[in-house]
Amino acid sequence: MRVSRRPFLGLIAAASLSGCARIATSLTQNQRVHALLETPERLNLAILGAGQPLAREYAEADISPTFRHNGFDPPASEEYQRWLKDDWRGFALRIDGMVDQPASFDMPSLRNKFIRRSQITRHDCVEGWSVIGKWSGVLLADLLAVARLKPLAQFVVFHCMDDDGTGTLYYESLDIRQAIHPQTLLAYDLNDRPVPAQNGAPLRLKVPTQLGYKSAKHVRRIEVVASLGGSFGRGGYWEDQGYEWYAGI
Ligand SMILES: Nc1nc2c(c(=O)[nH]1)N[C@H]1C(S)=C(S)[C@@H](COP(=O)(O)O)O[C@H]1N2
Ligand SMILES: [Mo]
Repeated sequence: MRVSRRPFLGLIAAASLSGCARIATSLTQNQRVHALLETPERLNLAILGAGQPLAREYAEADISPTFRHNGFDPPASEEYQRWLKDDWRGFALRIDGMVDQPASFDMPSLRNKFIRRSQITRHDCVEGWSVIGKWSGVLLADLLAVARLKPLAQFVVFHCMDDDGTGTLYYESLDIRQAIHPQTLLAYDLNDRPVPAQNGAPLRLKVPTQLGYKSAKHVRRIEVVASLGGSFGRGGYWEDQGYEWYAGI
């Protein structure tokens, strides 16, 4: 099967890895891109991402006048408050675990070195409300392509900075297939403005194909792992309280 599909693999890989191509070129590491395009594992990643059903996208006119917020309060730590006031100077997103290239990215590099992707999608909370917003940011697949998943990587865990008031931090997880879905976005803008603190500044996941609780706010670290369980409980804060890990809509 894989062999007979090969003629168009390259095209799809080239399209979905273009964000990576841009950052790699800016680092004058063309070799890395070529390696990505030529490695069967990377091509399979692109194919998995490209073949999935898409969430509906809306028009600008459909955007809700106010995007409500829900969940824990934004992080109260001095560090977070300082970053918020200081335009995120000193803040960096960490990506590590089962990747070949663990890395940290500050906000300017996420904004400037990766292709900006936008989507107008609906957010559905299990509590029974929905809002439509325009999200812009980095496609998670582009970030994972730069970090380069190791062969046994199976899940991506999102570590957040906010807690439930008792010190238990919010976290979430996706499997690799969901993580590289072409609409799974690490968003830095909401409706063309930096994501407000209440909606998850400076970076929040937007997974429009799944219920709201999968869209982790205030993401600080992305950890790629081989399995959930153990210290990852059932794969998310709400999952640990009994919600389903799979929240597809
Ligand atoms: N870090 C973090 N992410 C979170 C939550 C939270 O409390 N903390 N709440 C979740 C839930 S249940 C919903 S509905 C959405 C709410 O996103 P919003 O505040 O931007 O509307 O964020 C999700 N992600
Ligand atoms: Mo929610």
